Amino acid sequence: MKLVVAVVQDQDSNRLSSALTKNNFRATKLASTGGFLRSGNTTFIVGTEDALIPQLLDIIRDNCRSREQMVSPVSPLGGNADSYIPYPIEVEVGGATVFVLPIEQFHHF
Ligand code: 2BA
Repeated sequence: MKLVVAVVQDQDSNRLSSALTKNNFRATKLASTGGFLRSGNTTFIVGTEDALIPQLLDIIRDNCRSREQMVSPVSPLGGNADSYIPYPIEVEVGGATVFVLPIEQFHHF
């Protein structure tokens, strides 16, 4: 059995949630915040059998899009200004960042 942790953009979370339910995957959605953009994203945790991992990854891939997002760097108050970029930069935020972990034990009481 595996635990899949998927960080996705908020805009994709309802569509992904519906697709997971439709395909009989049990999932938990957590409100999360990206460390770089410091804006909201959604983290799904899904426990499932090893054999279903390819299907689960397909569903995540099909329901999450990558997008360009503008970031305004914060000025370095009292810090080193040498590497400071004084204008917004564009970053591509991925469709989904996915971790697949082994599960040692699973209990459902
Ligand atoms: P954020 O940390 O807010 O990152 C948003 C996007 O900013 C990233 O998209 C990436 O394109 C860019 N980015 C992040 N760190 C950067 C840096 N040091 N320099 C330049 N650009 C940077 P994604 O890579 O698709 O990541 C989307 C979200 O997935 C991340 O939001 C974070 O919440 C999560 N994530 C990504 N990699 C992770 C990891 N190794 N561990 C835990 N969470 C991760």
